[in-house]
Amino acid sequence: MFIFLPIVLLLLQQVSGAFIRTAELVRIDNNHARRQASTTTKTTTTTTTRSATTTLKADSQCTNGPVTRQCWENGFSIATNYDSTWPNTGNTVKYTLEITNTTLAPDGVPRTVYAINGQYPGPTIVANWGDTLQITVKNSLTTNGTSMHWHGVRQWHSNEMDGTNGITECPLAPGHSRTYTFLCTQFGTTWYHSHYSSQYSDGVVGSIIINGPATSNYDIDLGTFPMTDWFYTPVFTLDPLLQSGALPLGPPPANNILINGTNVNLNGTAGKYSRTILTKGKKYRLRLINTSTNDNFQVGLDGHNFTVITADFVPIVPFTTQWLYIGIGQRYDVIINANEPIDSYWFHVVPQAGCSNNQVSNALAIFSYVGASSSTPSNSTRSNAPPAPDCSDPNKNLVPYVKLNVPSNYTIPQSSDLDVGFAIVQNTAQQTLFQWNLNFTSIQVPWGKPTLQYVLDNNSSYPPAMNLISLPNANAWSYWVIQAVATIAPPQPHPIHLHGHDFYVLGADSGIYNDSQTLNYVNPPRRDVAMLPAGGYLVIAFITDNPGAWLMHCHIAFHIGLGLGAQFLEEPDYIRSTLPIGQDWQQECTDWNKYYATALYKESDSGL
Ligand SMILES: *[C@@H]1O[C@H](CO)[C@@H](O)[C@H](O)[C@H]1NC(C)=O
Ligand SMILES: *[C@@H]1O[C@H](CO)[C@@H](O)[C@H](O)[C@H]1NC(C)=O
Ligand SMILES: *[C@@H]1O[C@H](CO)[C@@H](O)[C@H](O)[C@H]1NC(C)=O
Ligand SMILES: *[C@@H]1O[C@H](CO)[C@@H](O)[C@H](O)[C@H]1NC(C)=O
Ligand SMILES: *[C@@H]1O[C@H](CO)[C@@H](O)[C@H](O)[C@H]1NC(C)=O
Ligand SMILES: *[C@@H]1O[C@H](CO)[C@@H](O)[C@H](O)[C@H]1NC(C)=O
Ligand SMILES: *[C@@H]1O[C@H](CO)[C@@H](O)[C@H](O)[C@H]1NC(C)=O
Ligand SMILES: *[C@@H]1O[C@H](CO)[C@@H](O)[C@H](O)[C@H]1NC(C)=O
Ligand SMILES: *[C@@H]1O[C@H](CO)[C@@H](O)[C@H](O)[C@H]1NC(C)=O
Ligand SMILES: *[C@@H]1O[C@H](CO)[C@@H](O)[C@H](O)[C@H]1NC(C)=O
Ligand SMILES: *[C@@H]1O[C@H](CO)[C@@H](O)[C@H](O)[C@H]1NC(C)=O
Ligand SMILES: *[C@@H]1O[C@H](CO)[C@@H](O)[C@H](O)[C@H]1NC(C)=O
Ligand SMILES: [Cu+2]
Repeated sequence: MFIFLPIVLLLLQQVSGAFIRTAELVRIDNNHARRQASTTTKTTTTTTTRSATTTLKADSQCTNGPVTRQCWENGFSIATNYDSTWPNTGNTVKYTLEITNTTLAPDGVPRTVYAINGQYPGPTIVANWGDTLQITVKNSLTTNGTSMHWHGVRQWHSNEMDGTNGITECPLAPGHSRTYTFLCTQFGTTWYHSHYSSQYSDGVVGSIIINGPATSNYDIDLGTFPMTDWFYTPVFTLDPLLQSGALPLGPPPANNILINGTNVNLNGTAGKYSRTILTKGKKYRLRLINTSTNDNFQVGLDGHNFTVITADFVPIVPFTTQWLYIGIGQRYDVIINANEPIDSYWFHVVPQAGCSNNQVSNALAIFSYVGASSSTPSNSTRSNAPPAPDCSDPNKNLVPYVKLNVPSNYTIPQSSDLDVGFAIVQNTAQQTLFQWNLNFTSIQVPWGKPTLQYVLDNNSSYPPAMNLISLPNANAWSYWVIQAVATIAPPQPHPIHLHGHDFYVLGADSGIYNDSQTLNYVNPPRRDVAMLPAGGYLVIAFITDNPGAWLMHCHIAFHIGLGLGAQFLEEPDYIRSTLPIGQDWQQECTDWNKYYATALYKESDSGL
C-alpha cells in the first residue's frame, strides 16, 4: 500500500554557511480547503464566561488519601480551576539531567542512545502541585545541541523556560548547562523531551509526575507507563532519507515497541517484558504516556477495564473502557481495579491498521497478581476482544471535571483556517524535498536567533519561515480551524500539540469544516494534544492569557521535522517589559552561535 510519512523540509538551503530561502520552490501539491466549501454564517446569542467554577467549593477540611483523592490541602482540591488559581508551596525540587552519547539495549538489541543520566528513559521527575521545579540540563553530547521541553506544562509567565530551541531559547551547546525553573501550576502526568530536531526519538525523554488530587479513588500509584515505537536505526539517520524522498513510502516500520522502557525483541531472543505486580483487592493508578515517534496503537489489559480520570493534565469525569487510543504526546491516567482471579494477564499495545502504514508488530507487557501460579499469562485469561480500529480521540467521553465554557457568540472567520498540507518541492540544486506545511508554510526556526530575541529587540521582521501568528491582545479568545487538505500523501491523523495552554477542543471530524457543523462550546474537552482526524478538521480555542511565543505542531517527530508547525506570539510587549530574561539566557545564545560557526552538523530540518 502506498504510504507517505514524509519528513523534512528544507525550505532553506544551506549556502556558504548561512541559510537562505530557496527561490525556486515548486509547489506540487497543496490546496486550500475551506475556500472550496460554501460558507454559512452561524450566529448564536448564547453567552458564556470562563468563571463557571465559582459554585465549586474547595474543601479545606479534607486531606488527600486513598478514599479522599478529590482532596488536596489548604483549600485546594479537584474542584480548583488550575487555570486561574494554584498553590505555591515554597518548596523547590531539584534535578540534574545529563545527556550523554552511549550504547544501550532496552529490548536486548544494542544501539546508540542519547541517554539521560545514563538511562533510557531518563529519570522520572516528581513534584507536588505548587512546588517549583529547578532542573539543570547538561549537554554532554559532542555533536548536537539540545533544549528540554516540559510537555504540557503551562509555563505561566515563564515562556523562557519552555525549552523550545529557535523559539524560546538558543540550543544548549555541547559542554554547556542551563537551569530551567518553573512553578507547577498544574498537576497530573506528563513527560519531558528534547526539542532539538528529532533528538527525543533517539533517547532524550523522561516522565514527569506532579502529585495532586484526582477524580476517583485508588490505593496505590504505579507511576508512569511510557510507551513508544523504537527504531534500531537512529532517527537522526532516517530523517535525511525521508526529507530527500529516498524513502518515498515513508519511514520503515519501527523495529519494536518499548513499554515502560523495555520489551523482548520481536523474535523473542533477547530483552524482557515489562512486568508489573498487583495485589488482589487493591485499586491502582497507572499513568499512560505515548512518547512515540510515529506509530498508532490502542492499549488494553486482558480481563480488566480502565477507569480513565485524566486527559493530558486535565481531570475528567471518570469513564470506563476496555481499550484506549493514545496519540503521541497524549496522557491518560487510568485506574485498574485488581479484583479478578489471581493470575497473570497480558497488557496489549495494538498498532492500528488504517491510521498509518508501515506498522510495527503488536507488543505486550505482563501484569501479575501476587500469588499467581505462573508469571507468564496463560492465554485463557484473555477476555478482551481485539479493538475495532480507531485513530481518534474519545472526545465525547472527555468531560472536564472543572466545567469551563467557550463563548459561542462568535463566527470563526476564514482567516482562522490553518490548512495542513504536504508538498514536494525542489531547491535550487534540483534536490527533491518532502515537506509538511501549516497555513502554506513549512516552519523552520532560526536556532541562533530565537523568537524571544526578536521580541527583546522589538524587531517584528520575522522571517516568513518562522510561521509566526501574532496575538497581541491579552485575555482574548482565539479560535482556530486546523484543516487537513487533500494531498498526494494519503490521509492520516496528526496529533496536534500546543505549548503554553490547555486548549478547548470544539470539534473534530472527517471532511472539510464549513461553519454549519455543530461545535461543542459547553465544557468541551481541554487538553494539550488533540488528534486531527485523517483528512478532517480540528477546531480549537484558547484564551491569550499567557504572554509568550508558543509552538503548535504535529507531534509525529517525522512531521514536525518536515515543517508541520506554527507559533503563536502572545503579548510581546509584556514579554519584553516583564519576563525575567537575562544574562544567562543571552549567554546561551552567545555560546551556541560560537559552537555553531564550526559545528559538524547544521540545521537541516525545521530544527524542532
Ligand atoms: C457542510 O458539511 C456537511 C458535512 O460534510 C455537509 O453535509 C453540508 O452540506 C455542508 N454545508 C455546506 C453549506 O457546504
Ligand atoms: C556520538 O558518538 C559517535 C561516536 O563517537 C559520534 O560519531 C557522534 O557524533 C556522537 N553524537 C553526538 C550527538 O554526540
Ligand atoms: C546530531 O548528531 C548526530 C550524530 O550523532 C548526527 O547524525 C545528527 O545529524 C546531529 N543532528 C543535529 C541536528 O545536529
Ligand atoms: C532476532 O532479532 C535480532 C535483532 O533484530 C537479530 O539480531 C537476531 O539475529 C534475530 N535472531 C533470530 C534467531 O532471528
Ligand atoms: C516501570 O519501570 C520502572 C523502572 O524499572 C519501575 O520502577 C516501575 O515499577 C515500572 N512501572 C510499572 C507500572 O510497572
Ligand atoms: C501513540 O500516538 C500515535 C500517533 O497518534 C498512535 O499512532 C499510537 O497508537 C499511540 N500509541 C499508543 C500506545 O497509544
Ligand atoms: C468491562 O466493561 C465492559 C463493558 O462495559 C463490561 O461488559 C465488563 O463486564 C467489564 N469488565 C470488568 C472486568 O469489569
Ligand atoms: C498467547 O498470546 C500471546 C499474545 O497474543 C501470543 O504471543 C502467544 O503466542 C500465545 N501463546 C500461546 C501458547 O498460544
Ligand atoms: C460575546 O459575549 C460576551 C459576553 O457577553 C461579550 O463580552 C463579547 O463581546 C461577545 N463577543 C462578540 C464577538 O459578540
Ligand atoms: C517597538 O517598535 C514599534 C514600531 O516597530 C514602536 O512603535 C515602539 O515604540 C517600539 N517599542 C519600544 C519599547 O521600543
Ligand atoms: C530585525 O531582524 C532582521 C532579521 O533577523 C534583521 O535583518 C534586522 O537587522 C533586525 N533589525 C533590528 C533593528 O535589529
Ligand atoms: C496564513 O497564511 C496567509 C498567506 O500567507 C497569510 O496571509 C495569513 O495571515 C496567515 N494566517 C495567519 C493566521 O497568520
Ligand atoms: Cu503529523
